[in-house]
Parts: sequence; C-alpha cells; structure tokens
Amino acid sequence: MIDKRSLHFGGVDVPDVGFEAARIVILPLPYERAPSYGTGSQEGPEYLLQASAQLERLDEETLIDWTTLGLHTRTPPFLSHDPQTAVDQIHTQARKVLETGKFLLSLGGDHAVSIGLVRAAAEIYENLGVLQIDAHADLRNEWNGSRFNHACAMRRVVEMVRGDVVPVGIRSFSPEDYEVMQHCGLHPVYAHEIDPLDDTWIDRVIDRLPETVYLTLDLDGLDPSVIPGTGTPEPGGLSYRQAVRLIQRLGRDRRVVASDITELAKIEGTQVSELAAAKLATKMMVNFAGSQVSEDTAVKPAAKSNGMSQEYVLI
Ligand SMILES: [Mn+2]
Repeated sequence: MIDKRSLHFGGVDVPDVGFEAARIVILPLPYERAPSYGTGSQEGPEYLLQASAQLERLDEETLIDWTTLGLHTRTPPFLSHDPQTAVDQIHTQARKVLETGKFLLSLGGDHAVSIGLVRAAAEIYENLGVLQIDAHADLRNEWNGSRFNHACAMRRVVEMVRGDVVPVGIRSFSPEDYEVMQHCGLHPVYAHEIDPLDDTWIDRVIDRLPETVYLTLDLDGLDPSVIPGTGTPEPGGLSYRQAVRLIQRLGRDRRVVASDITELAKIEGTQVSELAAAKLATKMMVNFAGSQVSEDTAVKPAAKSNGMSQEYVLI
C-alpha cells in the first residue's frame, strides 16, 4: 500500500533531490473546507502526484527533461480545521520555501490555499502581480461563515498584493463579485472574450502584469471537457492548448516566482483530470523554472545531413 504522505512528483523513478538542492519545491496542500458544491479537493494533491508518475520525462515543446530540474516534494502538512489557522499554516510553509529563492509549486486543495501562498509571496516580492485562471471571480468578502473560504480567495489576494490582479477565463460571478471587480479596477479577460482562433487575448493579459508574477490556476478555469474533475465545473472554459500557450508566454515575458494548481477533485473511473493537472504542472516547471538549465538538459535533434534520417544526441 502506498504511503500517501511519502508521494512525490514523478513517482519512484524520478529523483527527489531534497530541499537544499532543489530548484523547484512542490508543496502538497490537502485542504478543503466548506465547499460550495462538489467535494474531493482534499485528495487533489494525492491524485495529482500519483498521476505524475505516469508522465513521460520530456516536455514535447521545449525538449526539456523536467525530471532534471531539481525537484523536491514536501511532506503534506497537517492543516487545521479552522480556515484562518490553516491559511496561516500554509503561509508559514510557503515562506520557508520562497525565502530561499526556490520556485514554489503548490498543489491544492481548494482555492483558499492561495490566500496563504500569495501572502507569503507578496511579503517577499514587493510589486507582485497575480494571474488568476478561474471560472469564478472568488471575490466574496465572506462565504460559509469565513473570510478565508475558497469563494473569498481572490478578495483576500486583491487586498494583499500591490501589483495588478488579472483574472482570466471568468464566466460565473455574483453581483457582489461584479461590484468588487468594478470597485477595485479589476478587468477580467472573460471566457467569452477568448477567441479560439486568435491569441491576442494573451497580449492583453501579459501587458497588464508587472515584472514579478504569481500564477494561481483554479482548474475549473479550464473547460470541463479538459478537466471534468473539479468541484464546481462551468462550461465554456480555456482549452488545454490555450492554457499552455498562456503559461509559455508568461514564462517568456515575466518572472514567475510561484504558482499553484487548485480544485482537483477526482472522478472515480477516470484519470483524465489528474493527468491533465499533472501535465500542466510540468508545463509550469519547464516554462517558469526551466530556462536556466534548458541548454544543459534539452535533447536536441542533431543537424540533419540528408533530410532522410534524424539522429538524436543527448548534449
Ligand atoms: Mn477559484
């Protein structure tokens, strides 16, 4: 039987280099309190980590072997049942990693985990901006009796960061959410504005972000045809390819210091959601933390001599 607490990204065949040597620290956060609709995000990190063992090592676009990037997966912390205390615990965990300058990739858990994570990043990076990929605005001041509920995640984030917050893929929000968006000068790129044939919406997103960015990916921002396994699915979200293109541009044009993937809720009988989520995690790794080592670790095609055969060499 697998010990859930010893799971690490990539599974047993991928080396975990330990905290000191790591360039990328993966922080599983099995946290779920007062969900609005479907449940299961508490086990999200466990299923994502299990699925990651099935991934091939090479990123097909950059040809970076993500297993060589220096990964360390933290033991999941025991988190309080009190939402505010849990957010404080998550903040402490995140600070320990971010203070070392390592890239932090956190795996929720429900979207409330981002409150503690962004707080830690905003304390260290003064002009931090936040890119939010999400179906929902998450701007309520209080929900289900707490200001630290997932439906309040971005309200707390907006209060704590100096840089712009740019929500993308939004297609479900309350009158209160809308009022807050207007009051705070938030200009979401709504799902209906994302043209499937034209990527200029990505320019709009990038242009609004400062140099240093935190990416929070609520998996319901993607279309349910890509990620059906999430607590509150909404039709009409980003395609997998659109999400990857956004991640690539963000990695190329901005300095991303940390990111999270939240709201994975497994559906029994299918692995599609957790596998897509794990693959998105590798896209973040290679695009946000892979550039410095890409020259050393990429497998590149050898120069073609006759156009008929291709030899591949490891350089
Ligand atoms: Mn959300």
